[in-house]
Amino acid sequence: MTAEIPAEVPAVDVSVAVSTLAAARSVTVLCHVQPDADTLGSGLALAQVLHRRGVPVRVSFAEPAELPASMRSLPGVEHVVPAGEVPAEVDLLVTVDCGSRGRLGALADRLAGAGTVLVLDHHRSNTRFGTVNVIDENAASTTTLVARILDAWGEPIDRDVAHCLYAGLVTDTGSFRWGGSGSHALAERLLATGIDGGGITRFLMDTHPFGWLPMLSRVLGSARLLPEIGGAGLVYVFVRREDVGGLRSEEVESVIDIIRTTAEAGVAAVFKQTRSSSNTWTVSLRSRDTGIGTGDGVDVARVAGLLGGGGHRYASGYTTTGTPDDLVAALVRALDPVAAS
Ligand SMILES: [Mn+2]
Repeated sequence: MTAEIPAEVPAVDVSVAVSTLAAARSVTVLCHVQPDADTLGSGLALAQVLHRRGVPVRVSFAEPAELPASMRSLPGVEHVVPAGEVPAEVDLLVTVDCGSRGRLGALADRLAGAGTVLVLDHHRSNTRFGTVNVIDENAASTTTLVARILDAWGEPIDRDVAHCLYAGLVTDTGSFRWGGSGSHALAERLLATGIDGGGITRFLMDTHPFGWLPMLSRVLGSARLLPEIGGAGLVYVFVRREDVGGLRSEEVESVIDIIRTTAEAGVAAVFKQTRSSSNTWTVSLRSRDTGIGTGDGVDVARVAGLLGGGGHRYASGYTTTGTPDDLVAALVRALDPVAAS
């Protein structure tokens, strides 16, 4: 180790997660609503290992009703059951990549009927709603935390488990754009099992139907830049239902990755109209440092927290209601209480 490499942050103790999982007679794993590859990859990796050990396991999420198309090739999907098939009372309930009980959607009521609730997560804003909470906010993904748990448990990471862990790692690090040196070391291990890393990434992150292009054209054309907000500049767009048409959530979720590249803005926001109510919006926030290694980006986990959501320092979200003007005004107030007063 050379002096330039910062001392490693002490790792969170995962032994309590291992003992909880090892003692379970049956396990229900819950992923967050609108599941991404990190929550599903974590859930399906755990499911495969538990199944291998002969422990009955099911994986579920509240919505949407169907598994997102880009996730259907993940190994272990046979363990996914519809939300309605999750009983009111379960033995061990494990939540993966959920920062708060609200992220479970309609399945949050299953927490009350669980013998034990094990919360596995890496969101800084995690509310520690379990009976056992193993939260590592320095982990690049929840699948990174799951990999550490499997190592401590002595459970081998085979090719199918590696596929799931890699899916969460590559998406949560933005194809290794962020995340520390540990994420590359884990990627190396997972790739060494023989998984097709390029194919997994392309299918999860770089594959969209043709209709994505005209949708982007409409949405990006409405982008607005408020250069003086929050001392950093705010860029935002609205994604309305009529913009989305029949496209998937994958296409909608991709918009923030374009918006956040705006040089003049330290904070980027995408306001997404929900399908259930035209007055309800889910909002994605991203922030960026002013330079390389400056570490001065706006803490958008705190901003989202002020608006009822949560997340990570540089990536967060919340759900809100109101007119488009209301939404922008509320975000501006949360970003810059001084400027707005
Ligand atoms: Mn995650």
